[in-house]
Amino acid sequence: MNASSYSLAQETYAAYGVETEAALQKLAEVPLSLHCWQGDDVGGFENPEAGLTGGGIQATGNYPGKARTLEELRQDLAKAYSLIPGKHRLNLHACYADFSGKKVERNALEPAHFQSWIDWGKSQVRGIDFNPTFFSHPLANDGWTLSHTDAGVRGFWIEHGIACRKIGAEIGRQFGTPTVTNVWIPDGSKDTPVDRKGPRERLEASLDALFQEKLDAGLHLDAVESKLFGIGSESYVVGSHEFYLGYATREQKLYCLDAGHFHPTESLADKISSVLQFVPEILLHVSRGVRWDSDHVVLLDDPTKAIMEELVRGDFLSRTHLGLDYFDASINRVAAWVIGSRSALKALLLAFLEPTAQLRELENAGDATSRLALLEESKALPFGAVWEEHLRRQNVPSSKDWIGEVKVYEKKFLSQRA
Ligand code: RNT
Ligand code: ZN
Repeated sequence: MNASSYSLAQETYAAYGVETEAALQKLAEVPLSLHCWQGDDVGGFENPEAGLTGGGIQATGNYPGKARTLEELRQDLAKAYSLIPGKHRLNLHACYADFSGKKVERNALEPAHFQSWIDWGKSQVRGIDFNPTFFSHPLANDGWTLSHTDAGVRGFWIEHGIACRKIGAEIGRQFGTPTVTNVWIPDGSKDTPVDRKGPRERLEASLDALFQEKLDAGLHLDAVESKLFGIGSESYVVGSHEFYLGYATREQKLYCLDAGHFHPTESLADKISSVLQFVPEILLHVSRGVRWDSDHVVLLDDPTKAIMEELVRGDFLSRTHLGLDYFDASINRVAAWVIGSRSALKALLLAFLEPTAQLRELENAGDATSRLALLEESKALPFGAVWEEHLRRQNVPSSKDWIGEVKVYEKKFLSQRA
């Protein structure tokens, strides 16, 4: 791909009324929040031997090279960022605290435990997002946290949530961009419960307590994430779509839509305009569901393209926080970050390159035939040349070259980790 392929593409798009330069400018401005947990299979470093336990989520595979320490995870993340065009964000979980030898319980976590991430992040990312960790912990092992029947257990997790909001706000202050702190809990049951109401009432009360303190929206934003089912919570999930949509609407919190958390035939893209009619902003966990699993590497597939099209067509990007959420331990983990990020960005570029104005005119004129024809024909426009130009301008390796860099990195570092 060379500069002249780009100029040809530019001309072709111009004939459809699309300015590739404007598309490239917009693309460079959109941050993705990269999920740190892809680098170590959601293990965290509180208890590295134990790794991910409970929570109804699982990273399968044993590809060599998983990060075993904070330093290794940061090194791997830096490698991934260097191969992804644009400047992005980092998404941290509370179980990635830096204790510097003095471990504290999760309800006693403080901003200081994340200061080394903030310091490191200053040269790498635009900002950091955060998540309390309601799994991989003895008080979560029975599958219940904020909706637990035991008030003591609920209290512990409420305190953890409060601690995490304070950490989020301090991170936001130091970066000058708000941290989105996302609450996701695993609570639910394997078999049909008799009482579906009680746990939801307790969850509502726990969330009210957790969110009691008002935080400056310039520093910190709260999000709540729903789910349809998990491993071991097949029959009932307390924090369902209806539950959190209601809660987020009433409290005017961000609602987190995870692409793997709905029935396989439901479209996440279709939910965006409805949800944003009633909540101020959304968080997206861009992911890929495959049968029971919701956590495969993001691809340039139809559901991902539909999400990005919707964000651009509806002018929703300024009210949307884009995060990735998947964990694949069966392939090179740095490559997993890069593939998912590049795919999400390609989908976004495609959306910016859509001849939307023309499509809208046809739609408004009631010409569904021409709308369908143009939608189909625009799929074959030379988008690849524009993407390559983006990679070139952002100083990252081309589509064909980046994997070679990952292989070198794997040989030099990942394969040395026993
Ligand atoms: C789980 C949720 C949640 C987690 C992360 C690790 O089903 O998607 O977002 O993946 O908190
Ligand atoms: Zn998620």
